[in-house]
Amino acid sequence: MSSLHDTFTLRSTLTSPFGRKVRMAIDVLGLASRVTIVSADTLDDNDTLRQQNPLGKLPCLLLADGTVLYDSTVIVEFLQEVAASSRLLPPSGLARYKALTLSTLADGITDAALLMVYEGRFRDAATYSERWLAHQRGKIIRALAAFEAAPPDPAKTDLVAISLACAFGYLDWRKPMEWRAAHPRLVAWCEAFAHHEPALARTRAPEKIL
Ligand SMILES: N[C@@H](CCC(=O)N[C@@H](CS)C(=O)NCC(=O)O)C(=O)O
Repeated sequence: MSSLHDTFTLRSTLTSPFGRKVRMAIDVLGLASRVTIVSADTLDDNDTLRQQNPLGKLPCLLLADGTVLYDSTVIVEFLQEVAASSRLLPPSGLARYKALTLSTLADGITDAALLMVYEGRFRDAATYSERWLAHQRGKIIRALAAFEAAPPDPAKTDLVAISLACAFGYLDWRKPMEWRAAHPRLVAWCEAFAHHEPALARTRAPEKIL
């Protein structure tokens, strides 16, 4: 375990939804003064990101001893231990694995949304695969239906709420599909959670970047 007094470097952009998940955790856990954010370009062959994480994905967390941690959930778990907290994820028991599963479901919304956006980034419009886009859209629709049937408590900030809020932030920003009309309980959850958790507004990317 890294020293409790270490400082850390987070490789992330300010627009990455998974980076925002970690930035929210840093804020909520009171670790902001110990983490420096260094931007990374996932499309740049020469960016050191690909040496730090061979998958070339962000976020990743660099420790003082040279250790590199990813992905976002692993980083949040580590930071929670650094902060000697169990606020974001129960330390053990079935409650922990239920929370991890729900946060994976929320992350799956973001993963599918990213793949839909990447379709537009990596292909010309003429070669978009409508079948592939529909496949990803189906994942988002089913995951949203599951959360709409049982929204989390909006007065609780934990890993599930953070992951879900970051998924909605990305859907609202990149708009791979409209989601609000069919999910009134989730829209209400978003408003209530934004009111409850100021870290959500604090981790929004600056207007000039968006
Ligand atoms: N499971 C990963 C997903 C990370 C991810 O997909 N990050 C995106 C940016 S938000 C990325 O690096 N994309 C570049 C790529 O896939 O090459 C996590 O939770 O950190």
